[in-house]
Amino acid sequence: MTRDITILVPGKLHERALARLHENFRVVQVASVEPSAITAEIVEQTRGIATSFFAIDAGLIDRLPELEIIANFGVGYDKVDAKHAAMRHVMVTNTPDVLTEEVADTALGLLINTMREFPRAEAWLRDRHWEKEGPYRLTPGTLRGRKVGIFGMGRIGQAIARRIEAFGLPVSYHNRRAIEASPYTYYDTLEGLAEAVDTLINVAPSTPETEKAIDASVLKALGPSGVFINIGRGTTVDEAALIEALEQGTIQAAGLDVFEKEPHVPARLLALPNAVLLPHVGSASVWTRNAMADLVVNNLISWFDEGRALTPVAETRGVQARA
Ligand code: 8YV
Repeated sequence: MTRDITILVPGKLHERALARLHENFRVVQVASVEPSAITAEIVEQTRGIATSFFAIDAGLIDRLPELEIIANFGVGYDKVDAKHAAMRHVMVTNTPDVLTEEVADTALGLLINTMREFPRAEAWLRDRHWEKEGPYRLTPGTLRGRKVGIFGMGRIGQAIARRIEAFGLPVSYHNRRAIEASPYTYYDTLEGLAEAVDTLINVAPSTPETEKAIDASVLKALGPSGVFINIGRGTTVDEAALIEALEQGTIQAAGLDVFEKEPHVPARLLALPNAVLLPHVGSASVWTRNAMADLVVNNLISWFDEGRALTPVAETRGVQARA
């Protein structure tokens, strides 16, 4: 059933999300959200936005008087001005839960690869060094004896903690608040956590409070056997300080799935042998991305058919559907 409702799709969107949007709504795709791309027709008709990559800022929200809902493809919705949306009584939804286990799996894969150098060991084999020169080197890194700290003990943080526990390693965490009845040790500062552990996993969302939170002093506190894993957002890290720390041996190694200015990765980072780098693939399996796509579309259907969003973000939880 195609509803007489226009959904604006800025930039690219997951194929399945787009196909299901076309089955259910009138879809208008735009290559940019520059004021010049937003025609009078779009201004008059847009009641929903489905977005994956583009910033949905206050200016765009203000330009669309009929806008009721912004459905974000991804659990992190830092590109959407949700506070402004809430002020304008516009609902914002994200895609929690469906990607939790996948992202946690990726975090552990990245951690193991960083410690045991499996990507480099495989390159050793493929380049025939094993045959010609013998076994790959014994890795200085190991998970054995490590103490893990998690920055951001939300749903994904907890899924990572469960896996770390199964690996037989102690877990501590830092969050805005301690979690009631949590089995893990809470530190009320990030630096305090970094001092207490030697392996820091960042899952914290990108907010003004977390911007460059992992800085030179946190890395110094982590120490020379320190390992930093980032599966959250690149903006949470002072990337220049991290590169410096890896170059100088202030910390031992890093595994990064996210970067400050994606998809750009600084050449100095690419040159580092003690960094494992992934192109933001935390949730990037067909299975999980399909589930995320369905949740984006189901949020829009539920909003327009039943007046309720399935997964509203915290800022817009109180936003009611228009009568
Ligand atoms: C996706 C993510 O890469 O959910 C998130 O916050 O970062 C990832 O799952 C992203 O949403 C794709 O646009």
